[in-house]
Amino acid sequence: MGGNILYQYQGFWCPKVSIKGMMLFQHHFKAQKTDIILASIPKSGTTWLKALAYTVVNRSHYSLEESPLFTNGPHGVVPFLEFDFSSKNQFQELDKLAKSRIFGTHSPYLALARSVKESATKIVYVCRNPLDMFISYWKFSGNIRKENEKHVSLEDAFDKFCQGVHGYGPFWDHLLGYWKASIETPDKVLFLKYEDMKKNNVFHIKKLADFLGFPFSVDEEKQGLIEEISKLCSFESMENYEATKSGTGPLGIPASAFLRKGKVGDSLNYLTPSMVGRVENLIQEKLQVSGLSFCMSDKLQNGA
Ligand code: PAP
Repeated sequence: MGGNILYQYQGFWCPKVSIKGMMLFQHHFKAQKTDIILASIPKSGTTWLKALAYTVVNRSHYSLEESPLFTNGPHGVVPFLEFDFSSKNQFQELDKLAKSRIFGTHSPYLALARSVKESATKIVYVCRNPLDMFISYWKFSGNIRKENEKHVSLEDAFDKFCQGVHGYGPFWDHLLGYWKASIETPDKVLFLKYEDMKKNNVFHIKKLADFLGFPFSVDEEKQGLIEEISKLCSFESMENYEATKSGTGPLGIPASAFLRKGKVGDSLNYLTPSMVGRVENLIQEKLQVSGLSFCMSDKLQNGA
């Protein structure tokens, strides 16, 4: 997609732009027990989760009115482990950061640096209905491509997606890696779904805060702080941040490209019923046994 070359690496398709960063992360990142890793396959709600987790964890350092999110944006305050560091030294420098460091990653669970899995580092994984995730990715790659780059057709991109050939795919292996880890070690890995977060955001912010060890006090709840955080990090608020309107995100990509529509079910405006059926079958085949499921076409249509 977007002329991006993919490498088959440790069983998944790693985009060329992040293969070096991925290896540096695996070899030189030293996780600390107070670290927080926000993991996802691209276009599943990473930007949103970064904003929420950063705000929850840092709420005693900054008032919501003065949030660094306004000027630096979620990708500025929570760097990606594969994109934002390009040398061993930069990883070593991270050791000097204060505790409760927060990082983002698109790495599959099996490819995480060993220290992340072996330490008490917390991992929050966000996933999304694969249909919406695919369309979000396809639209994004079309929007950020250079003028002289051709955009892959929807049909070709979709066919590859169903074969698992897309950034950090196959998506089913990505999902299953974190899903299994969340079942085996629920205190270490929290598994969230974009659609659930949309439906009941306040509940999920509370859950996130409890999981990360930054629970809300009774007073904070009474004052409506959770609702305020939900509003601060909503799509409608974030698209108006100065950082979104004029800033850049990872790899110098305009920050505005990371907020497109923020809706559940948008994929149904682009995919034919047979395409939807193909993904539904794939999900059944690959995920059913695990117990992991998604609201599919009929419910997506209603924004469920
Ligand atoms: P990334 O993996 O490249 O960082 P990521 O943030 O995971 O991207 O996904 C982008 C999607 O999240 C976009 O979805 P769409 O294309 O279907 O619109 C984007 O609009 C959506 N998104 C970004 N911020 C928010 C938010 N605050 N609330 C809800 N959705 C959001």
